[in-house]
Amino acid sequence: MKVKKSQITGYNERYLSEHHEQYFHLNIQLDRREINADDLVAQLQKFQVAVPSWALGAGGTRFGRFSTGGEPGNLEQKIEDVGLLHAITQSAGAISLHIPWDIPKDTKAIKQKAKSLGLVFDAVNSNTFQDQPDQKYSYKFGSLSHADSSIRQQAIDHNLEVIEYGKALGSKSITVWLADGSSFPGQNNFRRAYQHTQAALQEIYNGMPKDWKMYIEYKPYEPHFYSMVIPDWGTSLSLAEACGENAYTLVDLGHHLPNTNIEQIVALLLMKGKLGGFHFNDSKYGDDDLTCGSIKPYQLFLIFNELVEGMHNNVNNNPDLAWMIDASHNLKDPLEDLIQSLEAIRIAYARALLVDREELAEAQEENDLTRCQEILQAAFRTDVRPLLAEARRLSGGALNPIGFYRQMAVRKQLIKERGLKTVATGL
Ligand SMILES: [Mn+2]
Repeated sequence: MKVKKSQITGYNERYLSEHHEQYFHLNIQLDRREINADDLVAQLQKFQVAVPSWALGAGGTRFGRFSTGGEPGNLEQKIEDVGLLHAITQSAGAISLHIPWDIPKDTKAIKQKAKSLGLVFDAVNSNTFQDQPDQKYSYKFGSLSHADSSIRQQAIDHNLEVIEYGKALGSKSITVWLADGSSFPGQNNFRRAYQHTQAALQEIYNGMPKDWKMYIEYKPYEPHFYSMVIPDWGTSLSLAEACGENAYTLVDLGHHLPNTNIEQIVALLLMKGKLGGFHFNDSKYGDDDLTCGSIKPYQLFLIFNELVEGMHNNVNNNPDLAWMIDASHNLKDPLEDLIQSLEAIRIAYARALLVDREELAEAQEENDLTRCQEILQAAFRTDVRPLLAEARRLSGGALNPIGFYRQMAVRKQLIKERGLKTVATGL
């Protein structure tokens, strides 16, 4: 399914006067705070978030999976879905592929298709957390950290192969998330597991083109319940440092223990020039993979507050960050869920841009805690949605993406095209 520009313009026309009125009022408010709304809109227009190829179908839990209907059955259809999201929201201009779930068969055609929809290829993701039918050794007891060197080599070779797929598509980075760990005390030698992992990551790093980046993701538990080889940002950072200047830590919001101060981690990684990117999602208990901003919108804002602050005072030349949604949709229509996530991420970003940094620094110097909180919450409590709508309108997107999606009955259309009992590849 493709959305025509004229359909979006037609939809917008009906809501245009209401939008102009809201944008005008916000402008007055921001003017009083000496903030230029048009500058914010321009920054929002540039802000693009990648969509992973595995987020376009219904995920599941270990107890079951319920299809949404009309799920993409192949890579081409997944790209079409991201194209659709991008056309409506003008903020999802990249797709991140997971190998081997989405091996491009005809690279040229795939590249062409993405280009025609205004999409680029973000990081490629390797997978050594599952066994594939044709592989020689099993990853049941680890991959890059495995005690057996032939199993480590197989996992290294897989990562190098993923880089080759990425090169063919024009991707510039690889994300490594390692499921290695142990579920029982005594099962692993922590030090040896780390050393094997470091040596393996170095080999993969050395196999990357010079202009590529490696993102090392961490996670405190799951699939293992006693230890993970890369459980936290400190371990990831030390491995990134051991690999070289193009290796970075990747923060997945769901990969923290409850109540971890993620914004502090973000601030320190930025300060070190070692923050590579983000996987957005939301959670209440663990790696719940829920819609961004559905549970803890204030935390998301505080994280963006540190990101904006760090990017403004970029002392260690931290590179531009890779933004990606990494969530799983069990109950909602995946495309609606992604639209909501994109919106929540951009709301948090826009609010962070509103924070008066000079005033905050001054209040911090004076230990005026009340004022510090007032400054942050004044930004957080501002309804920035008219800014997002204006950014979308100027870029050719829908004023209200969910409204447009529903009015076009996109899911119904996709079910008609692809069938009701479709299952997208992925988890
Ligand atoms: Mn992730």
